[in-house]
Amino acid sequence: MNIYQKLLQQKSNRQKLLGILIDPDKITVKDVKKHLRHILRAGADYILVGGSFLSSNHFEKIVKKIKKNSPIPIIIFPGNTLQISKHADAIMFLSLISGRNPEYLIGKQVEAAPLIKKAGLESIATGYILIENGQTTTVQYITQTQPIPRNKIDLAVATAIAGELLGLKMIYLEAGSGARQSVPLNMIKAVKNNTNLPLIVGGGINSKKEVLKMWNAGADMVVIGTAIENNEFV
Ligand code: 1GP
Repeated sequence: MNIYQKLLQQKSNRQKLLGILIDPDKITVKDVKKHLRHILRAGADYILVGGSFLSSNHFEKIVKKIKKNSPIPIIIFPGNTLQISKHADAIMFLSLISGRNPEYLIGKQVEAAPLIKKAGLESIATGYILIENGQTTTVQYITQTQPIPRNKIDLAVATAIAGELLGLKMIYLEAGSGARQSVPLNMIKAVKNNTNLPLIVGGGINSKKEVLKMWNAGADMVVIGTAIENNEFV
């Protein structure tokens, strides 16, 4: 069973999932083992690896070391076309469908496609939807795109439906790493009620209590990065 089939099975079993994001820019290869202990303690179902601004060149080494030291499946959550490794279990093939920048809708994908194929990686087409969080996020700055305003529920829903109709396999609602405000619960609920795809939510989530709220609102997987990095996830 590949990762996507497993995700679909978990969704149909109503199993709620926790994804923990490792940003290779924030840790060293030496830190991986220590970091994995926090991740295991938090109860991760999946490890995501990626960052929207890659200034380090140890991506491959980090993925390899995680794989060697943990049984948890690794999904690459790429911030750019350099973040591809055959040591991962799958990669989210992201399209920034909340934006109107062709580079992030199809340009980067054309660059990455042959490399993903060559690596033999399972690729999961994912509609990436950026939601305003009250401040400019790295994704917004790098991609030069506007997030969807937090109160425009209908726009988020229409964007997610468009992603589903285009044949994408998952929807990712993103408030941005370190977001001041996470994705609104009523937006998660509305997207859930109007689409059938696995729904991932991330950005600015710091506690189990918040994770629970997101799950109850309809998220199939909640992703935590910063709070685990800072060992502040409670
Ligand atoms: C995953 O970018 C997020 O969608 C991670 O966000 O670092 O705020 O947890 P945090």
